Amino acid sequence: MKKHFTWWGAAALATMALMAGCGSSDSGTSASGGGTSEGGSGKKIVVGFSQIGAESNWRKANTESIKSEAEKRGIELKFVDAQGKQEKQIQAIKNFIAQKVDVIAFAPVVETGWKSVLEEAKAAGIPVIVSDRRPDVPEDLYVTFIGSDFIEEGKMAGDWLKKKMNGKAVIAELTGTPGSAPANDRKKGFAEAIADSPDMKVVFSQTGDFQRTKGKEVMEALLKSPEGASINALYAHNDDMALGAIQAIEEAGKKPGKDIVIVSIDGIGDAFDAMIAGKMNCTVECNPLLGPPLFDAIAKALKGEEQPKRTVMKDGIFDESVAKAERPNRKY
Ligand code: GZL
Repeated sequence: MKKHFTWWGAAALATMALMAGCGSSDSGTSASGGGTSEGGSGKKIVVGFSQIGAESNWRKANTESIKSEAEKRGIELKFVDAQGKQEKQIQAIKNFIAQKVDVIAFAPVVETGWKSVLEEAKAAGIPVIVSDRRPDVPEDLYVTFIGSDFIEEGKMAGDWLKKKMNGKAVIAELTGTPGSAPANDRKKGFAEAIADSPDMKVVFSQTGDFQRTKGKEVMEALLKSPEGASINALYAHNDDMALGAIQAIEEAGKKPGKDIVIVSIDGIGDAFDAMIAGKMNCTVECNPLLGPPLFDAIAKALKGEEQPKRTVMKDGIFDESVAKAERPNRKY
């Protein structure tokens, strides 16, 4: 970490020297806020952010949080939406390096394939902050990670379902983007939670890629198949897929939330509305409002301040018994 800190310290000193000598530059690809820059010298800090896409309401809330926080702090944000493609994220990071941004931040769509481009960022002396999902790379390639504990989220979902079903369920699982940290870890955590209950059986598991439309398609096909008849519980890795599945369950003439008990993850407003309508039973929160802690970490990185390798967001769990009371408090 000492080596790591020294290295970032050099980057921070270089940045401060830059800020002292330069006028303001505003060549961002997206609006940069008013107000004072982080350095207070008039030159805006430039941050390159590579976002996964706009696949779910969670992601849209995450993007809004990041853009509004940059605006609030007077930071020039070069924001690039990769439409779910890793190669577009890698290209965006390479472009940020070529543009000599002050900091690079990104949410890696999948866990693998990032080592080479992050080594390029390190060689260029540009600090990297990881948001939302962790990449499978040596920790010295990024300053810090900010996001949720997906294994814990899966465990919370499994523990709740086990209790709700009195330890006996025939479960369908809608998984997230193949190879992504949330899909891998939410599967792992859920499986760990039900491992002590042999009558909690996952008999079907297929990806809906975190998308509402795909969640509906997968559930439609399942309910038309012979194994669909026995399903009495659904575990979805995110609310959008659960909400798509709810439509399919209703179109198949079954009652979501009753014939098929539904637990998912994210905690978006639509999930609370579905619980209030009696069509869904539980959602595990996954806080998407990462803008404030992300830009705090960016400010620390630029000052060369020590910071933890991992900042885990606090996530709650909300079921049908509290949905109505909690709904007005939801921020996304
Ligand atoms: C979780 C995030 C996931 C959400 C989905 O932190 O990466 O991606 O659960 C989103 O809704 O698409």
